[in-house]
Amino acid sequence: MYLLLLFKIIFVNAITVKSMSDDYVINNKRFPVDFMFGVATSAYQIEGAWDEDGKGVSIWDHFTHTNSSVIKDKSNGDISCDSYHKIKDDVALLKNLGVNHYRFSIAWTRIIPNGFRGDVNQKGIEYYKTLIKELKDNNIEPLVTLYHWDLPQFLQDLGGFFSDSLSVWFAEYARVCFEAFGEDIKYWVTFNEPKSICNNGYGNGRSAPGIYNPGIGEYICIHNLIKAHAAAYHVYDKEFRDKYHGKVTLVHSVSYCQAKTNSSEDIEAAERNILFNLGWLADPIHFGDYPEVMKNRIAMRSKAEGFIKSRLPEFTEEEKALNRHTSDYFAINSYNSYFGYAIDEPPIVLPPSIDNDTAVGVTFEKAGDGSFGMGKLLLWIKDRYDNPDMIITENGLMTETETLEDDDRISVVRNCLSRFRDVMDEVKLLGYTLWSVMDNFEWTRGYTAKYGIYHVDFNDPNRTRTEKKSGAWYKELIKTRCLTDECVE
Ligand code: IFM
Repeated sequence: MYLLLLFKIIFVNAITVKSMSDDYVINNKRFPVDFMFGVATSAYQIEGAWDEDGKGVSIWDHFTHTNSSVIKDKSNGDISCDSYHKIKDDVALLKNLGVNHYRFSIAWTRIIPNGFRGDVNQKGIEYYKTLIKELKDNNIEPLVTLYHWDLPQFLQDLGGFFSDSLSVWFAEYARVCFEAFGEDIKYWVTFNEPKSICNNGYGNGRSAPGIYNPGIGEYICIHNLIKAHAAAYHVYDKEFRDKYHGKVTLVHSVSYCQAKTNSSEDIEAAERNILFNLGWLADPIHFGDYPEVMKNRIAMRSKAEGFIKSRLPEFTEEEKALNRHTSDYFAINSYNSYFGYAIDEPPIVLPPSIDNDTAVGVTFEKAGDGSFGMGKLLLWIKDRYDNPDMIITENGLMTETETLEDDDRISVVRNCLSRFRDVMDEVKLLGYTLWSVMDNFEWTRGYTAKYGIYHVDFNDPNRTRTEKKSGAWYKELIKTRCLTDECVE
């Protein structure tokens, strides 16, 4: 018995699975039994049924219908995976995978078609109630996002994220959702990836609603979004928390930036990059206000560019107090890591840009598959934000082929998970969510980009789903909780 144990310790500990980056060895410690493994989707990307049962028009309906040339294959989400009509099938698929949780989003336009209260669409409420019930009946925890990029077009016409009224609109919508679904939801997300909403939607204009206003638009958009998040958080806190005991936060998207060299200049530059990316959102919802380095640099450059005030809006003291401590867990979408290095101060040119405000050189050189910074990211978050509970709400790999033999996806996901496992004795990581359960509408890439562990046949009216090799691999991982052939406890 003793010999067997000794053999197991030596042998199992010596088992190594090489990752894509040559000298990294995959972690062979088992994930705890209560670690949550899940998959994610979002409403516009999978539901289809864009105008059914009273749904209103969202900015993505409008954008794809009026600007199809900006979508790589000129497609849209009108039908997409048709998940609106496939609750039973999709939940059966999740059940078969064995996931502990499912992250999906609610389409604001299904609940309040024009964005204002007083106009609640019962069919929309019923749809999500049915989905949530089906998940609960199958022991799958719903993790629900209120906003995954699909603003009612009606609200966009009133200014969208540029409007001071955003927080009023959003808090009302959130209240309707908390009221309707709160009893069954433990994990809420207000906004998914604010930086993508604002940089692409209101800065460089590449995504809906397509507003080009770089170096100004993103900052105003994020400013209003933070206030809207805080407003919804306080609605939950005051009216629902005692009854339902859920947790509310917003989802950050971030790639860890590691200093390219050990020089103090590169270290400072890499830190600044993370603060401009993650700190921009995370500092206000934890501490009340933007990072000092952002306030100082944007004010300095705005002045040199001839602006009367900083392009970065200011929070009042009252707003700072409302923003502070509005995150019950830290939700992270991360797909990559890169290296950062110091560069000269960029010239003062118009239009301004967030890149020039940040002033950090970045390179993917020698970055391997980009998983190398995942553990470091969690340690960075732990140090800055007082060791919060964390959930990886998205991670995965994009490919551009129809193949079911997606070994590259397995490799990248395994590497990332291993990096997370490496630091799990030091941080409070509660779960991991793979993007995505199935191929779906990937925004301006249309259906040309694949993230699914299930293939969807978009030429088949039935939208048949077929398990990929990564799906089988993920299923096995959830069962064994082990990234290697054998694991130590
Ligand atoms: O598909 C997107 C998702 O909507 C938000 N996070 C990144 C994913 C992959 O690009």
